[in-house]
Amino acid sequence: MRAAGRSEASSTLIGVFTLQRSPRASPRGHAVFLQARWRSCGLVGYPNVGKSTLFNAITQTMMAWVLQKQSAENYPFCTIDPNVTKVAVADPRLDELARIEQSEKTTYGLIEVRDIAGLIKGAAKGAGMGNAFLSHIRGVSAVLHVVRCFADVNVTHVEDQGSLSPVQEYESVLEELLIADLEVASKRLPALRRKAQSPKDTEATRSLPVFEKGLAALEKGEPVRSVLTDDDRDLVPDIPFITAKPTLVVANVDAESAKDGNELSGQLADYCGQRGQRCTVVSAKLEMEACQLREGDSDAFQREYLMSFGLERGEPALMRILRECMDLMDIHYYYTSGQDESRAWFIPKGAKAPEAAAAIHTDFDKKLEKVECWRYEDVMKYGGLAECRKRGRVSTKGRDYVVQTADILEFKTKR
Ligand SMILES: Nc1nc2c(ncn2[C@@H]2O[C@H](COP(=O)(O)OP(=O)(O)OP(=O)(O)O)[C@@H](O)[C@H]2O)c(=O)[nH]1
Ligand SMILES: [Mg+2]
Repeated sequence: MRAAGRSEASSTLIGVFTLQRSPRASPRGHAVFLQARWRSCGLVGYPNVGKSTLFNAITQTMMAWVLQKQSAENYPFCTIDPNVTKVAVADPRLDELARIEQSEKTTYGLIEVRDIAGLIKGAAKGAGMGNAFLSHIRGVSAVLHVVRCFADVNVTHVEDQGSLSPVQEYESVLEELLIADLEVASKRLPALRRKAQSPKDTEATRSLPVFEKGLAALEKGEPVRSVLTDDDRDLVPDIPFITAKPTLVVANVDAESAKDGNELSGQLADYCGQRGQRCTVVSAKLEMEACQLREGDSDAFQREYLMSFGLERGEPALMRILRECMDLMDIHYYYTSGQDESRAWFIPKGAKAPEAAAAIHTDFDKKLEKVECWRYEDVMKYGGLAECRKRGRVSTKGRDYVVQTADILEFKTKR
């Protein structure tokens, strides 16, 4: 059985799945359909730091990017509400694969982005959006913590404009999150400690040390993520602390500083670097302006504009940010490809073949027997899946196979 492509579509689970979800073909005869599974990133930070500007730039840039390749009728998703959007992750390798296999449709991986309202001091105690803010942030898998690194007297800063300090701003927001987490810890830990005393409750016994470790970090004023190991996360994948979420600090700078950052973003980067915290520079305003320069299908002006600010190849920084989000969430992708469709599937890094199969259909993992695997480089080198097969460049792997980034897979199930 084939996962996608020119298989006996109607006789396979995947075929049915694909057929049911197929959009109408576009006038260009090449439909796009973005996969329905996603993870979400939330934009968090003080008010007026550029979260919504970044959110809108991401939405519009990625939408324009998809529309450049496909027609609008095939892009029916996108904004669920004004503050939540699902964006396609640009993937030139998938485009190339679809071209070589002459696929009728290309399906990109999706990430959900949430624009969360600005947080103010006292949020953890219910001030401002308070609890609503916290419940929104609890619902995301990763956090983009936006920090203002642009000085603009026309845009009010929530603290004193004269003494714009990104480090202080970052710490103030973090403090609110730490307080919210301490509250969660004070509710959860006593019960967990009681349960862990019972030798029968192995789950509590296993997870207690991870919670205790988290609490110790919080009491020192440190985010839980700074102490958790991969093993801890495996033991308690849904640990309920906000500061346990993987986080990228985004220094939002003026257009002129988009390439190398400025003094303020430098301070923030040093601070983050000392703490092993990822930090990146973007100019939300520049990205937004550049996006508005597109003319129909052409992104020539946009690229030229971004290049004039020193951005390499004129690539919107947002593409990089989305890739960083994927990294943050520890996900990568494999492909399925055929005449019907070339498609990217997001899976956790380290996932084995059955888990990868389950991304397509939940039942699929149990029935999986083996998987045929093409290396992307081979497909490019020899000019397609069929050519690779002729040359013996397809390997058969078992259920234990750990899927590698950009593998092209064909799942075989038990009859
Ligand atoms: N000069 C300058 N202004 C910016 C930049 N990014 C955002 N702004 C402006 O800052 C103001 C606030 O931006 P928003 O994106 O609405 O801020 P926000 O973080 O969503 O604010 P809240 O929704 O209130 O929490 C807007 O007027 C933006 O145009 C930037 O890089 N440079
Ligand atoms: Mg906003």
